[in-house]
Amino acid sequence: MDERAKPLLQALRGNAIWPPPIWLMRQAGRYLPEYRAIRGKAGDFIALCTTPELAAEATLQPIRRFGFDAAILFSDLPLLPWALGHGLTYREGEGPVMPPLRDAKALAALDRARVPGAVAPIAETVHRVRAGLAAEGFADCTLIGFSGAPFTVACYMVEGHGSHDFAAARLMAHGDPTLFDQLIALLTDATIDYLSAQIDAGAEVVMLFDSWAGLLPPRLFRRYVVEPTTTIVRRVKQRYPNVPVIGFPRLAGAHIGGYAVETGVDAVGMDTGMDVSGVARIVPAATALQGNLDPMALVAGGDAMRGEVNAILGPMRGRPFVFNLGHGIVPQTPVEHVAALVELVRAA
Ligand code: 1CP
Repeated sequence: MDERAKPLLQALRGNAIWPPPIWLMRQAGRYLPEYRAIRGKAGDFIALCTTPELAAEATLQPIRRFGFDAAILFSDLPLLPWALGHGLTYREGEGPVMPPLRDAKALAALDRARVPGAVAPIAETVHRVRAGLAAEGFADCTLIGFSGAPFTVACYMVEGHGSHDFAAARLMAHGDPTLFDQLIALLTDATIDYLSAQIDAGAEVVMLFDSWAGLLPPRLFRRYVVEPTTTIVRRVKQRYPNVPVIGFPRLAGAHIGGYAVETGVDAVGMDTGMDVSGVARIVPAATALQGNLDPMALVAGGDAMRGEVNAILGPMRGRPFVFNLGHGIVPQTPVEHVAALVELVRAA
């Protein structure tokens, strides 16, 4: 099939194709028995992300099972700080843990020059996935590369671990803006390097996860979410004019309209709380929308899920749209509910 005919690429280029393409955030992961098997084999989560054979396998597993329209590189958001030389570990059953970055000395220890070498195994995974998709006959499946957006990556680095409010990171943004500006500037440059390495290796679309964007007040949202994202989109598009960029400013609420217009992203991801009709009114019609089924509706399945799916699909018909969740799939998700969801969307 002609590359331009891939459903995801069509939607991201502003075409209202129907039924819409579908993929799910965190579609590779612990809800899949075949993922748990290779996770056990790799031992350490960082080893899983940086062993191309295993990471490519994890990326392909959900495609084989469900035939999604996109594969997303199996990696993780803190691999960028790790590539910059920041410490990173994963505790069993938990998220990432890092040394909290709180001063200029810790910032000075980060080294952007390390990034291309450190991410070479991740780029190799991208290369293998593209080859695997072709070899296994998934001709219309698009490969998405990704990075955490600078603000969200900074949240984890400053805090040192996951949090619901990232108080230390927000305090630094208000209380030591010079240091926070420098961290965001470094992460902006490093993100461009990282995404470029993925695109050079075969990523056809890139996505910026700004999972904690909505924690900021308006002026800081502009400075630490909109401005770095605008820079990244501009520089990626200078180098790769045909590679669409998806931005996911989670929890951004009414800021999503300004984010869509100003950053120049090709698509915006809507989180679970967003009213899709309201978003459609404030985002330009040529910008694709992506989202936003509640991951818990997918766990529930049945009529509850069907009702939520229809409430999303109805208002999205006639728009460039990509069906997805409003946040990542959770480990307790029944595999058969995912298959049922794909059928529902395909029958739209
Ligand atoms: O135990 C395990 O096997 C690890 C679980 C796991 C997995 C499968 C983590 C730990 N990360 C991932 C993969 C992952 N993470 C992908 C792979 C591609 C996919 O299938 O979608 C992607 C795109 C991510 C991105 C990511 N990691 C985000 C952004 C999206 C989001 O969920 O908001 C964030 C915030 C992370 C950090 C992270 N990594 C892992 C966990 C449990 C967390 C959240 C930690 C926390 O906030 O407490």
